[in-house]
Amino acid sequence: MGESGDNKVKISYYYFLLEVRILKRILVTGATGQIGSELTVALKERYGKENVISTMHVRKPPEDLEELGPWVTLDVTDRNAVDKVIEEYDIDTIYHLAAILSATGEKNPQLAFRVNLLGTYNILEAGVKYNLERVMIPSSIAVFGPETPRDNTPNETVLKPTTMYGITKVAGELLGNYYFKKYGLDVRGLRFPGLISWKTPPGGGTTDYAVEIFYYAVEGKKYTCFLRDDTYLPMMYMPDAIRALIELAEAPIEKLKHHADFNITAMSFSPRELVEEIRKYIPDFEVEYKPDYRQEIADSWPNSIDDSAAREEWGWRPEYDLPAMVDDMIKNIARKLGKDLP
Ligand code: AKB
Repeated sequence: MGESGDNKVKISYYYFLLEVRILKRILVTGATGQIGSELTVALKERYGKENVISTMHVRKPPEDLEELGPWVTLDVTDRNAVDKVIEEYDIDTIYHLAAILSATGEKNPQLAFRVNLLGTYNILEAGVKYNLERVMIPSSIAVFGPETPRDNTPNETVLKPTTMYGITKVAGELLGNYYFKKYGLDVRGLRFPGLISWKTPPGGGTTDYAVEIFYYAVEGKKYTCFLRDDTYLPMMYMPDAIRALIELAEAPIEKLKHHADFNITAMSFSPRELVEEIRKYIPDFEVEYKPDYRQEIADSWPNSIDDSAAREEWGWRPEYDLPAMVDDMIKNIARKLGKDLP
C-alpha cells in the first residue's frame, strides 16, 4: 500500500474513533412518565432514533410514543435485568427517571424505598460495572424538609426530609456523589421543582395540582384543589426541564463543582396566583380548596429556590415564567381537548 493509501486508512480509523466517542447509546428508565415521555423524544431528535432505548414498567407507552421505540420492559429493582438491557443494547449513558413520587410514596413507603433506592443503587452499580460514560439521576425539592430555610433555599443546606420520597432522593444524591468520587462514574443530577406539562400527565406527586387544574379550567369544570390557596412552591415548565437535563448532561465536567445535587428553579407561585393567571383566559373558572394529606408534604418544602450554582457551573437559565407557562398550557390543552376558549 502506498503512502496515500496508508493515510486513508489512518484517516478512516480516526473518524471511526471519533464516531465511537461521539455516538451515544442512551437508556431512559421510566420513559413513559411525565418527564420520560418528553425527554425520550428530545433525545431521539438529538442523538438519533435508534440510539435511545426507552424502558417502561407499570405504565405502557401512549400511542404516539409507541412508534418511538425500541421499548423494553424493565423493572429497575431487578439487578440482572438492568445488566441485561445495558449489555444487549450496548448502552453508554443512562437517564434514570423511574421513581415513585411524593404522594404515592407516602401511601406506599415500602414501594418508594425499593424502586427509588434499590433502583438507583442498581443503576449506579451497573454504571461502574459497564464503565458507562454518564448517568443522569434527577433529584427533587423533596430533599428539603421543615428545618430547611424556606425562602431562596440555598444549594448547601439542611437535608432532613420527612417523606420517604425525599429520604430516597437525598440518599440518591449522596450515592451519586459517592460513586463519582470513589469510582469516577460521571453521575449528574438536579433537584427538580414541581413540573408542569400538557403532553403526559404526572402521577402521584404533590405538585400535580398545577397540571390537573388546567384540564378542569379548559373543560369549564369547577376544580377542588388539594392544597391551601396560599401554598407557595417552586415550579418549572417542561420545555425548561428537558433542556436543563440535556444541558447538564452535556456540560464540560471540568466546570462542575457539584455533581448529583444542583438546585434549579424557574418560578414560584401559590394555587391562588395560578388561578388568577388562568382567569385571564377563563374568567368564570371556579375553584375551592380542600387540603388533604398532601398539604403536610407541601408544607415541608421550600417556597423558592436559589439556583445560582447551576447558573454559574453550567449556564442554567429558565425561559418560562408564570404568564408564559399559563399561556402555553391553556392553548395546548384547549387544542388537545378540542375546546374553544371563551
Ligand atoms: C412531587 O410532587 O412529588 C414531584 C416533585 C416535586 O419531585 N413533582
